[in-house]
Amino acid sequence: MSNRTFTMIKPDAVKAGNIGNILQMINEAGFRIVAMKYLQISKQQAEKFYEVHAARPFYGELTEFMSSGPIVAAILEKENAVADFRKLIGATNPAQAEEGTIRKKYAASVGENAVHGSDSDENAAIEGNFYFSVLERF
Ligand code: FUP
Repeated sequence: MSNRTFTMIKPDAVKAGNIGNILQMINEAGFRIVAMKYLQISKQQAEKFYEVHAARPFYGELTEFMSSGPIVAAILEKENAVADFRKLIGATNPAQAEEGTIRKKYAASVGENAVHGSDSDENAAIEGNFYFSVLERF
């Protein structure tokens, strides 16, 4: 079990002005920020990041959306980080997300769902490496 996960505050939440609110929830849930940046990725970079979903019907829409505006990318640290962060963000579809979760509060739809959270330790490492060099982690 690793103690790190990777997150993105997605373009919908950035546009809605919710970076601060979401970071506060992350902070209050006990996660420490290891690395963080504010940037916009290209369609090609989004396609690379979401390569595992390439065959899915929503791949085009998803990569279009994720490259449509700036995002906040971050590596987070806490005991049991991957599972605890998935709990904090709630279900992929905000309509099914539990009360008090980030997606319940700030996500509008399954496609535009405010935040990303890694689904395994292995993917957390791969996703963190996509955005951050070792010199950018503290
Ligand atoms: P999650 O791990 O909760 O982010 O969800 P998935 O890995 O299943 O999906 C990754 C992203 O694909 C979601 F954040 C949004 C998008 N998606 C859709 O647009 N439609 C779907 O039916 C499922 C996922």
